[in-house]
Amino acid sequence: MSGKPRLTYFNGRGRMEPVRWLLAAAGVEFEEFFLETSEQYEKLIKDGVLMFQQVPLVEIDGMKMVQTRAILSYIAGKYNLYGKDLKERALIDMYVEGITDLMQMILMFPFSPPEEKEKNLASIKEKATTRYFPVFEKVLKQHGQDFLVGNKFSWADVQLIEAILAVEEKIPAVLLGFPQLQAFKIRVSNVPTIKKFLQPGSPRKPPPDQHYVETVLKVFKR
Ligand code: IBG
Repeated sequence: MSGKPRLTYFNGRGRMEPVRWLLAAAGVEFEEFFLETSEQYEKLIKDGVLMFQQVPLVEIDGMKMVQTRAILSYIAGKYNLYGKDLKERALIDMYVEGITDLMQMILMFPFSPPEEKEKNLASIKEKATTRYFPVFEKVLKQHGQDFLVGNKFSWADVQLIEAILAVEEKIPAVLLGFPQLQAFKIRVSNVPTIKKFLQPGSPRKPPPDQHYVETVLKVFKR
C-alpha cells in the first residue's frame, strides 16, 4: 500500500470535490478510483465497503470513511486546518455548513431539467449575493485579517474559495459588490498548496458536463 488516501467517486466534482480541495490544501497526495459502471458500485456494496451504500468513500489511515462531512472533519483535524480550540472549531463548522448549503444548489444544478435551469441559476445568484457572500465580506472587513478564522488558514477558507470559484464559473461578475472577497480570492489562490491545485494537471475536476451527469445516472440506474 502506498499510504496515500484512496478516493472512490465519479470522475467529476460532486460531493468528492471538497475532499479533493481539502487534501490538496493540506499538501496531501491521493489516489482515485472512478466509478463508471453500476457493477463497480454494486460490488462495493456487496463487499460491505459502503456503510450506507453511498459514495464518497475515502480510505485513509486504515479506515473506510463515508459521509462527506465526517471525512472532511477528519482531514481538517488531522492536518491542523480546524482551529486552535473548540470555539474556533465551532465557527469553522458554522462557516463550512453555510457554504455547503450554497454548494448544494450548485451540485444539483447539472441534474436539473432544462426548463428549470434559468430559475435555478437565478436562485444561486440570489442566495450567493444576498445570504452567503455578505456574511464573509463582513467577517473579513471587521477583523481585517487574511483568513476567516483565527488569523490562520483553515478548512473554512478552503471551502469558501471553492465556492467563490464555482459561483464565478456560472456568474462571472458575482464578486463585483464584494471587494473583501475579491482580495480574499487572490490571497487564498496564492497559498502555495492552493496555487498548485489551481494549475492545469492537478486532481481538481472540471465543471460538470453531460458525460458526468449520464455516468452518475447510469451507475445508480436512475
Ligand atoms: N450524506 C452523504 C454524504 O454527505 O456523503 C450523502 C452521500 C450521497 O448522497 N451519495 C450519493 C450516493 O451514493 C452519490 S453523490 N447515492 C446512492 C444512493 O443510493 O443513495 C450524489 C450527488 C451528486 C451530485 I453526483 C449532487 C448531489 C448528490
